[in-house]
Amino acid sequence: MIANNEICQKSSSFPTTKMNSKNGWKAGAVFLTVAFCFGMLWYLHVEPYIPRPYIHVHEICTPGDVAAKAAALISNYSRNHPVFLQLSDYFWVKNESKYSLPYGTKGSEDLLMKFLALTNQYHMQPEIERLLCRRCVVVGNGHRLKNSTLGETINKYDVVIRLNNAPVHNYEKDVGNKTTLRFFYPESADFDPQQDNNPDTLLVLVPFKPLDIQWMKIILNNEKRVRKGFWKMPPLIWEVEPQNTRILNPYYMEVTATKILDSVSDLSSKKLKAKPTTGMLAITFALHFCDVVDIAGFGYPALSNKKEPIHYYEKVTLKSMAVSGHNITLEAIAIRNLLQNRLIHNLTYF
Ligand SMILES: *[C@@H]1O[C@H](CO)[C@@H](O)[C@H](O)[C@H]1NC(C)=O
Ligand SMILES: *[C@@H]1O[C@H](CO)[C@@H](O)[C@H](O)[C@H]1NC(C)=O
Ligand SMILES: *[C@@H]1O[C@H](CO)[C@@H](O)[C@H](O)[C@H]1NC(C)=O
Ligand SMILES: *[C@@H]1O[C@H](CO)[C@@H](O)[C@H](O)[C@H]1NC(C)=O
Ligand SMILES: *[C@@H]1O[C@H](CO)[C@@H](O)[C@H](O)[C@H]1NC(C)=O
Ligand SMILES: CC(=O)N[C@H]1CO[C@H](CO)[C@@H](O)[C@@H]1O
Repeated sequence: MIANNEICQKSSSFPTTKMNSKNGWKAGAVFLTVAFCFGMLWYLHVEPYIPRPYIHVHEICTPGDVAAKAAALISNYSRNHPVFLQLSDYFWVKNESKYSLPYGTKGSEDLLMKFLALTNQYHMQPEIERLLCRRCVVVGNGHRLKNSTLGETINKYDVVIRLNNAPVHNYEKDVGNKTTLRFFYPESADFDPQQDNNPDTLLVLVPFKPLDIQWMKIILNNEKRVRKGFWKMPPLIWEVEPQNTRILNPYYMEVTATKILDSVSDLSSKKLKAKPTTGMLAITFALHFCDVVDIAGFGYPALSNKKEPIHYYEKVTLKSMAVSGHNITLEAIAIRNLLQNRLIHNLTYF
């Protein structure tokens, strides 16, 4: 249908003036094309001029493209920080961190040491690491993914980042079935690690509080469960292999809060006040790891729209975001800013 519309738009801009008998056949052809197009549009019930979702995969990957643009926009931009926390950062010499969780590791060093000794793996998938150019898509959980048929497009990226409990099973057509990284925290871990991921998916814990690291440690070690201190009950049974789990370097959370969000905020003295969402964090991470950063399924319904679900897989509405401690207005501005500066591109209309 999209292809049809494109043909139609091209044909109708075909010069139709200065017709003489010699190119009368051309005029006839144009007339027939236009008539055919309008007929098709009428037949298919498509509106010819409404804005349509943008479907496009970056086939071309230019190494360093995002890095150069990000360096111009983000002060002290650096790609030299390790993506995941590693034992060597805490074993002999403890890394000095300015902030405590979620923006740094201050005060969580001993817990981290115990956890990281357990997983013993701190690297990205080798086939991703060795790519000369990394095309990434961050798949948001937005309701606009419903019926988007973007699944095949999403699967084509080198790195597919999913968020929280976003299901894949039964939604393949709209969201694809490839998951390279899944960012989550305990309260958002109510997904089936086997069914909604691939065998090589890395489950990347985003620690908001020390208890989040402890929860992972308890699960992996099968220790006595802790039920207090969570704002929502996390799973008590969760089948994952320790070697498939990682902890995201809180550096990206700090950059999201102090650079990405702060630069568009009108509340100058409220640094680090609004906790970034996992989605915003994942975009920041991608800006530091990828050479192409596309996003899909980002954006919430209008604030006045109390009925529309916010996710493609559940009926939760905007009301639930009111108490979340996130500032989604601010994040929308930040994402628009990144789109306008062409650091990221949207697969779904934002
Ligand atoms: C950038 O890094 C320098 C040196 O580490 C530091 O003094 C400065 O405050 C940083 N600027 C920002 C905006 O983070
Ligand atoms: C730990 O310190 C090393 C050396 O200063 C640094 O390269 C690394 O980025 C730090 N790691 C984290 C997680 O901050
Ligand atoms: C998706 O498609 C189904 C079946 O055609 C339809 O019932 C539903 O309303 C659509 N949902 C959205 C959000 O477009
Ligand atoms: C995704 O689904 C297709 C078709 O069912 C299958 O061939 C492919 O192996 C799946 N990919 C992954 C990563 O699970
Ligand atoms: C969210 O950010 C916007 C834009 O900076 C600001 O005007 C608004 O007051 C913030 N809301 C909250 C609850 O902090
Ligand atoms: C093609 C398309 O729809 N692109 C949109 C992506 O988002 C930006 C920012 O909202 C829009 O300006 C583009 O039109």
